[in-house]
Amino acid sequence: MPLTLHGYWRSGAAWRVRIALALKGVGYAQVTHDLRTGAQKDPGFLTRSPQGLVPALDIGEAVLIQSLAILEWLDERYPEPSLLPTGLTARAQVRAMAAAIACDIHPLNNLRVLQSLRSDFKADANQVNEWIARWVMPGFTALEAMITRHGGTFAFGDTPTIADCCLIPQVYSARRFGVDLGAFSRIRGVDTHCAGLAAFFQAQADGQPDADQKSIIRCPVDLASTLPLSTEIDEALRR
Ligand SMILES: N[C@@H](CCC(=O)N[C@@H](CS)C(=O)NCC(=O)O)C(=O)O
Repeated sequence: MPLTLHGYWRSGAAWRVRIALALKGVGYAQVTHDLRTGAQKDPGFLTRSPQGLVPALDIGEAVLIQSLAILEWLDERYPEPSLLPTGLTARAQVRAMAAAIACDIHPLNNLRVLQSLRSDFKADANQVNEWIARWVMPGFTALEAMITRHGGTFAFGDTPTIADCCLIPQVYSARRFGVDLGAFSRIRGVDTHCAGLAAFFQAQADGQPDADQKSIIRCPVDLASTLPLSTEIDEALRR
């Protein structure tokens, strides 16, 4: 059974998985859930992803959630090219870089947190941007030090790892919200290097089929008839 990635073009967490799939050359179908309309909370999707978050990777026998767990599953299921270095210590260092982004930066600027700032605390656009920078800056300062210590052309050494899968979408997000990346030359260097590589290019947000208001997707028709998709996608597929 082919893999199906439930995601959204601008989801940084789904983007991590797209990069890993592209690096490994694994084909997959995509189903988009428009986070702006709350499609990720549709009952049909909650049966797959109980947190109501993307990404979720349908592997046939199960639906995997949490991007770091999915990255690790992909790396074990499709060992080549490995997205972790050899060596116990090096592997822990790469996982630490990925976690610094996925666990300590991204959760503070994901959609539901920003929505809560706007609606519960009446934050305006400038305040939301200040909030994002408030947490990206220390996170990127630490990552810059880690890349300076361990990095090469990529965040760790000279081959892509799960750290790069996490870093690239976070750089995009930081730029989108106006965070000044001037102090982070190593991070910018890795980002520039990755931008020139086909796998990273294919996975980028703006090139996804659901980007820019289009609600859909390269989802095979047979999949559309079997999956209880979100209402919006369902309608789009039947058009
Ligand atoms: N820790 C989760 C985070 C997942 C997550 O927050 N996904 C965001 C998109 S990047 C989402 O679905 N947001 C919808 C919402 O907040 O309601 C992971 O790494 O998969």
